[in-house]
Amino acid sequence: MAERMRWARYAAWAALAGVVSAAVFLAVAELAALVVARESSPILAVGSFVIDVVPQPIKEFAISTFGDQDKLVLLGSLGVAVVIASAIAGVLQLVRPPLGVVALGVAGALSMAAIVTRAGASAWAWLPPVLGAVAGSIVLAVAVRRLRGWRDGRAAGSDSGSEPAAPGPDRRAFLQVLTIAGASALLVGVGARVANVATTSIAAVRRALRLPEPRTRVTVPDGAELDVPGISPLYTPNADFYRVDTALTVPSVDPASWVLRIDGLVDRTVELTFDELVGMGLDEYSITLTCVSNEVGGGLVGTARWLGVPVRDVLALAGPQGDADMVLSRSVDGYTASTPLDALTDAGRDAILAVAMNGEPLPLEHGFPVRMVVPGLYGYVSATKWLTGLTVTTFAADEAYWTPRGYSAKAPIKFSSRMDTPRTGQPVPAGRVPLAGVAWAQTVGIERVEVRIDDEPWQAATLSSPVNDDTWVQWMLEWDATPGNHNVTVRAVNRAGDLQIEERAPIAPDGSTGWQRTLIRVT
Ligand SMILES: Nc1nc2c(c(=O)[nH]1)N[C@H]1C(S)=C(S)[C@@H](COP(=O)(O)O)O[C@H]1N2
Ligand SMILES: [Mo]
Repeated sequence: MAERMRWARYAAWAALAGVVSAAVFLAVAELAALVVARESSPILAVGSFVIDVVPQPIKEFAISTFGDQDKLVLLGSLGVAVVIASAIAGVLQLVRPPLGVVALGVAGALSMAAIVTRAGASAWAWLPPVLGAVAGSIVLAVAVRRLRGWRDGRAAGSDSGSEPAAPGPDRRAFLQVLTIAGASALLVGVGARVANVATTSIAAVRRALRLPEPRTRVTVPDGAELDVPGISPLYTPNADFYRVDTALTVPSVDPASWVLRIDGLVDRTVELTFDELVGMGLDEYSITLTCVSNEVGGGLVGTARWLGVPVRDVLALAGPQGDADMVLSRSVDGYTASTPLDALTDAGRDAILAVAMNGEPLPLEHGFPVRMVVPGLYGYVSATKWLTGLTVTTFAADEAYWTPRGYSAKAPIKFSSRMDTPRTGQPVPAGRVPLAGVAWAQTVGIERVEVRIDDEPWQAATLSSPVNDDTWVQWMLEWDATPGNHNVTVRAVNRAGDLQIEERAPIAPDGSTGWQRTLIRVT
C-alpha cells in the first residue's frame, strides 16, 4: 500500500516534469521563431493544420456551437491535449527511459511537419520546433534523472520507508530544475509570443506602411455622383466591398519580405521586391471589379480607386516571348488565375498590380500587399490577391484554379445593369419615386440605361458623368408611381452599341446574363 502511494507520488512529480519540459519546448520554439521565422509557432501551426484537415461538417458544427469563439476553443483543447500528452511523456521517462524523450522528439517532428508544410513557410521555419524539442528533451532527461536519484536514494537509504532527516541532493536538484525551467519557460514563452504578435501582426505592418505619392490621380468629373438615397456610391467603401476568395484564413504577407517572381516563357526570370515595384511609380486608376458569381441584380461588384503599376511594365522587365498567350498569376495561398497575355500588355487597357484601394494600402482581405486588377475580366481570371508570381505561359500548357472546377479559362465581363433602389419588399408611397442604380461595361463604357415599367415603352434614364470606361455609371429615373404592384425592368446599351443580353444565363461557366426585373409595391 505504502509502496503504491510512493509510486504515485513520484509519478506525479514525473508528470509535472513532463509538463514543464513541454513548456520549455514551446518557449524555446517561440523565442527562436521570433528570431528566425516568425510564422513557426508550433501551437499556432498545429492549430492551423487541425483547421485544414478537419472535415467540413465538423467545422460547421464547431462554428454553430462556439460561434466566433471556435478558434479559442480549438487552442484551449490543444493546450489541454499538450498538458495530458506531456504528463504521460514525463511518467514514461520515469518508468521506461528514454521513452519520454522519444515522445518529445516525436512531438517536435510532428509540429515541424505542420510548420514547414504551411503555405509561405520560410527557409528557417524548421529550426524553432527542433530547438524547442532539443531543449525540452534536455530538461526532461535531467529532471527525471534527478527524480530517480531522489527515489532510489530514499529507497536505499531508508529501510523503513520513512522520511529521511534531511532532503537529499537529488531531491533539491530536481525541484530546482523544475522551478527554474518552469518559471523561465513561462516568462520567455509568453514574452516571445506577445512580442511576435505585437511586431508582426500584418495589420500593424499595414498601418505603418507609407506608400509613395502617386504621380497622377483620377479626375472625378462634376456630376459623377447622383444624389439619390439608396443608390450605390460611386466608390464602394472598402468595408462594404464584396469579398470572394478560397482563403480560409486571410494570408499574412509582409511587404518587407514580399517578392514577385516573373518566370516562364520570358527572356529572363525577374524577382521584384515591394520597394522596387512601388519605385516604378504609382498612378491612380478607377476600375470596377466584378465577380463571375454575380447573379443578375447581385452585389458581387464594386468600384475603387486603385494605386498601382501597369502589369505590362512589370512583364516587360522579364521580356515575354512570342509563343506565350497567357499569364498564370499565383497567390501566396496557391490560388491561380489565367489571364490572356494581351489583356495585360495592350497599351489601351489599364491592367495593374495594385497596392492601394480607396486611399489606403490594400485591406488584408483584399490582397495586401499586392493584387492584380484587370478592367473587363471577371475577378477569378484576373484579380489575384496576395500575388506572388506571374508565369508567362500558354492556355494549352497551364490551367488555373477554377478551370478544372467548371469555369471557363477565359472570361470577359458581360456588361450589365442593376437597380439599387427601391428594392423588392420595400413598399413605396405613390407619387414621385426615384428609380436608381448602376451599370458597367468595363473597357467599353455605358452608352445608355433604359427602364421599363410593366409593359410601357422603354424610357432612357439619366446617367452620371462617367469617370472612365472602366468605371460603372450611376443611373436614375423619376417615376410617377401609381398604387399597385409594378414590374420594373432595367437594361443597358454599351458604347459599342450592343444591347445587354436579355436571355437568362447562370453564373457558370462564364458569368450570368439577363435583365433585372424587380417587383415594386406602391401603396
Ligand atoms: N488569392 C486569391 N485571389 C483571388 C481569389 C481567390 O480565391 N484567391 N478570388 C478571385 C475572385 S473570384 C474575385 S471575384 C476577386 C474578388 O476580389 P475582392 O475579394 O477583393 O472583391 O478576387 C480574385 N482573387
Ligand atoms: Mo469571382
